[in-house]
Amino acid sequence: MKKLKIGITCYPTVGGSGVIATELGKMLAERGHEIHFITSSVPFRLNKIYPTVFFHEVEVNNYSVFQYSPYDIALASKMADVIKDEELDVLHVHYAIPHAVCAVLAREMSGRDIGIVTTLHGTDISVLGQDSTLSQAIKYGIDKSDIVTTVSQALKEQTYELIDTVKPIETIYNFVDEREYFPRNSGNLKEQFGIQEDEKVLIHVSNFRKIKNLPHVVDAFMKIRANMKAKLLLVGDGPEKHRVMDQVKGSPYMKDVLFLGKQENLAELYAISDLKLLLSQQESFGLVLLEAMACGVPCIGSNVGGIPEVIDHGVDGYIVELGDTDAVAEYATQLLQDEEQLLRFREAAIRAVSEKFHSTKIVKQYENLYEKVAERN
Ligand code: GMT
Repeated sequence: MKKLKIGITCYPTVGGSGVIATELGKMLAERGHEIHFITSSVPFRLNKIYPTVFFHEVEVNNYSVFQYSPYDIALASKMADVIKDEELDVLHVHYAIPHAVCAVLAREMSGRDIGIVTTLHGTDISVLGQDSTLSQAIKYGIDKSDIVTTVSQALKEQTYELIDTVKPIETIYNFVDEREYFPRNSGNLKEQFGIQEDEKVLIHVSNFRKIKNLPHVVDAFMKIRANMKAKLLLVGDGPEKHRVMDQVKGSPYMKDVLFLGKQENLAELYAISDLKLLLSQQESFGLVLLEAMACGVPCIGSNVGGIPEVIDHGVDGYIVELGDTDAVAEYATQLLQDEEQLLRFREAAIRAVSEKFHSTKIVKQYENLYEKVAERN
């Protein structure tokens, strides 16, 4: 396969879209491509030196004449420079706005007919697509891209519902780096957290935004805890944290909920976890589900967005109606009390990641798209 020069733009800070963009860049570099990140800071997962990965910083200056900092213009201008200087073959942007719109502007500025691949991750469509001040710009970004992808079938359908576009859209699922997410021995970590050997461990990982529905996670856990000895690990931080802390404080099992804040080595936490809960109001895919499953942790998720495309109900986890915390508690209690079934679910979760979502397969799907758009240059 021809080695390509690929520009990647994403939000480089913590978040599923930034993780996918960065991991994709790293894996493409390992496959011999030259990768140019065009972002406002070094992507947080870019934690190792790769000879063929380059970082081009988008500097946004504040001038007193401007009421707002011109990030979008600075980004488009930087993209145009990199397209020309590095002779890029493809520009892959994550999010329709502002990134796809900036890419289109950059193509125009550079005078080079570079292929643009845009990946929609969710928030740009589900939240911003309903905002009439931005929907025209989202449509423009989608229509002017050469190839558009979504991270689930559900997001593809939602895009067609909310955005007036007939652009063909391909679904390419999220993936994880299997060298980082795999089942491992937990050593004495459980003991270090003060968790008894006979206690089951439930885990939730998110950015504690309202749509992650933390109150339902706590509510479901309290019902499970009433049936059996268990602990809940809440990993992450965000706007809903204090509300959740208040909810936990007033509950009978407050000592069984551990707030761990943001954590880097999630695979180690999954090694002591028996079940994951993701009960979001909206979720285009749920990368955190895949991370848990790769480590052998079955999941219970709400019946929204792409979650049912990730969890195979009754095989490697359960899908419940949004808000039905009784059903979560029932499924969880029954699964956690049946060691044989729990083991079957653990094995099925690992199998699903390696068969349906394996990184090699997913990265190849992106590579095929790049080849297609690069051919015309
Ligand atoms: O979930 C978030 O709040 C972060 C958000 C993002 O834009 O980084 O995640 C979105 O993209 C991920 C990667 O494709 C998906 O796995 C998440 O499901 C999606 N989040 C939502 O749809 C809410």
